[in-house]
Amino acid sequence: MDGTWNSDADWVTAAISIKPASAANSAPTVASVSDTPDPTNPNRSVTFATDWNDGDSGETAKVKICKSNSLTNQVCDGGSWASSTAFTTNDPEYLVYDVAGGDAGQTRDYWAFVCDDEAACSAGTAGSFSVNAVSSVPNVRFR
Ligand SMILES: [Ca+2]
Ligand SMILES: [Ca+2]
Ligand SMILES: [Ca+2]
Repeated sequence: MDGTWNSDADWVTAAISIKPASAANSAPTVASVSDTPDPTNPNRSVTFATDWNDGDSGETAKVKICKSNSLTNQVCDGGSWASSTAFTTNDPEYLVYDVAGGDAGQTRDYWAFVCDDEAACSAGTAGSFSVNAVSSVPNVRFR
């Protein structure tokens, strides 16, 4: 700061830095993760719903839908299908992956991780989603 104390930004920065360094932090956990629709279609998307929990009140977190069961420094080692762009209190957190052409006819595995705003992360929770080889449009029946 330059001596003035009149901006909201100063207050926000001060409030964040007051958190005691000695406060114990519990790692978040993934309660459940689901994907819909399953199967999905080429040129469609799949939405992951991750129910996460954290024992610390007011905690925010990021959810990562990784392509492998491996996370280092909050980054999916094998890349990700989707991940939160910002820390959130959304619970469940919904993330969307737009199906790519190469996914057609494949079953894709994923592992959901959640990391809190103090860099503590959960273990991975596995799931998978399938993509139809060709887009199947629901049959509409006319009477
Ligand atoms: Ca926590
Ligand atoms: Ca929850
Ligand atoms: Ca699934």
